[in-house]
Amino acid sequence: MPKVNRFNELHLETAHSRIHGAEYSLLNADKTQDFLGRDIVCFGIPFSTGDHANLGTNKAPNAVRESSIYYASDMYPYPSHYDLRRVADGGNLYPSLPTDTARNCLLDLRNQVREKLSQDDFRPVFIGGDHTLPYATLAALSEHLQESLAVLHFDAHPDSGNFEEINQGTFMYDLSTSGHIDAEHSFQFFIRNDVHTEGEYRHITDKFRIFDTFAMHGALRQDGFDNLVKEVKQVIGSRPVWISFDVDAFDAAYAPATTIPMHNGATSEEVATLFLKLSTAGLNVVGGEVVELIPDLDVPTKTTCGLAARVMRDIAYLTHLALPKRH
Ligand SMILES: [Mn+2]
Repeated sequence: MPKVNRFNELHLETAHSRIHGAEYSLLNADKTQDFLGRDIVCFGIPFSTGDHANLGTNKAPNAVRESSIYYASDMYPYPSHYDLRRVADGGNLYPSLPTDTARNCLLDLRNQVREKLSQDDFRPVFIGGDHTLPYATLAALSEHLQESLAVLHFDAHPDSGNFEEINQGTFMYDLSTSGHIDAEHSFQFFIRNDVHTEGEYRHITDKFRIFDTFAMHGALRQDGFDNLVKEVKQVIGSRPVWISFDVDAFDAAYAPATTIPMHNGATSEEVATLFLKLSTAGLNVVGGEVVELIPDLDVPTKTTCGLAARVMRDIAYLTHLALPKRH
């Protein structure tokens, strides 16, 4: 069992002052546009044009800011803490021409993210928005680092559709084809739709290491994900890793507030255990994102918003572990 870690006093103090002052921010970090000295900068991208149902993923960034007060304020079960003074909330990014096609909006957002990345030496964590977000986020970071990124993709769906128009189910195909994603070193977890899909894009999807939802349940029972995490490390090595987390990876009982809530998904125990084990693997996590959260569909206790805030914290923690140590 993980040890209960000491509360980081600074973190707790900051969270408390925000609870009383009702000033909400991602991970309870400072809201600032000055990224100098920040290790991690979070951004909201309230972009939902790629979502045909358009149920309101654009409201997720501000909802997660509110939930961050309760769900991003301590680091249990991790044994250490990132320094909150080195984290920032860089605000929301919007396409400059919101009525344009999804493709053009995302190219515009990609340029904005690249411009932010060029400002200072930080690693980014995003909250969407729908799952077209990686066309802006992952692609911008890959271009910035001039490397393909190995992806840890948490999702009910493989998102590897090959269509003329991009939508929330196409990024794994398109960004692998364009070289932003390193398909041969990428993993998909908790997939439970279109697992056995045949078609012309099979040659791409065959390269991903797919662990469907039954494989994940079995891996937790067998050894608490030890072998799975060992395989992730063996395959990926020191390559840069991007974490793309669709909240529908969670079972509908845990995360009802998403476009297509699906049963037999991840429990919160499975996701927490997997992140804890991944945190010991020495992966070079360069950033990530949480997508497909629809606050208007959440239960009154804000179950899904809370989980999304917690997963952002987990991604930020793994990213922090991979940073070169500053002295
Ligand atoms: Mn997805």
